[in-house]
Amino acid sequence: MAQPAVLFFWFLSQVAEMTVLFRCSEFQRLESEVAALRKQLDDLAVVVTKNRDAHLFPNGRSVGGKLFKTDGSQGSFESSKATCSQAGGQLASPKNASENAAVQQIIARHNKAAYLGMNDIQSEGTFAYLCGGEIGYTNWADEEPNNAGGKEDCIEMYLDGKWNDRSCTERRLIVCEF
Ligand SMILES: [Ca+2]
Ligand SMILES: [Ca+2]
Repeated sequence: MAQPAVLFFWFLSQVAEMTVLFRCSEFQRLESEVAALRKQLDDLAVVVTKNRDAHLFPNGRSVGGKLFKTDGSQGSFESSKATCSQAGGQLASPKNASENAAVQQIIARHNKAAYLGMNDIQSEGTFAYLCGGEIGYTNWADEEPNNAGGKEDCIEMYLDGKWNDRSCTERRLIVCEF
């Protein structure tokens, strides 16, 4: 007859084995659930991207994490800034060549120049972003910025994507970024 101690250790080993089996099956169940969720997320990402592209067609562009869009209206720098702010965004402020190209494509389609958010209203000659901070990326046209007449404190983007400092009171296509 087996000793009680032997029986006890045999019982413990059985419990340990069952625990391992249970953990394995639980792990496999979780793994398949994660795989199913991952597939659902991938499917959802495709739907979101399609919706975004459809929503942006033909008056917007998506680049990186930013969306640029116009409603086709025009305004001065101040009214453009207010329009974008009311929409929950801000006046387009491209920070690299890809973003600049996205804005350029929108204005080329509408055949109208647009104000950008950056300006040197606060400090002549030092262009800054709307939220502050001196600009990094620039795409000035030849001979610009020239502060012509001593009163060019805003930036307009030409149809070719180049920048010109310009008076803030012209009417330009309103392009916002979100
Ligand atoms: Ca200026
Ligand atoms: Ca100029």
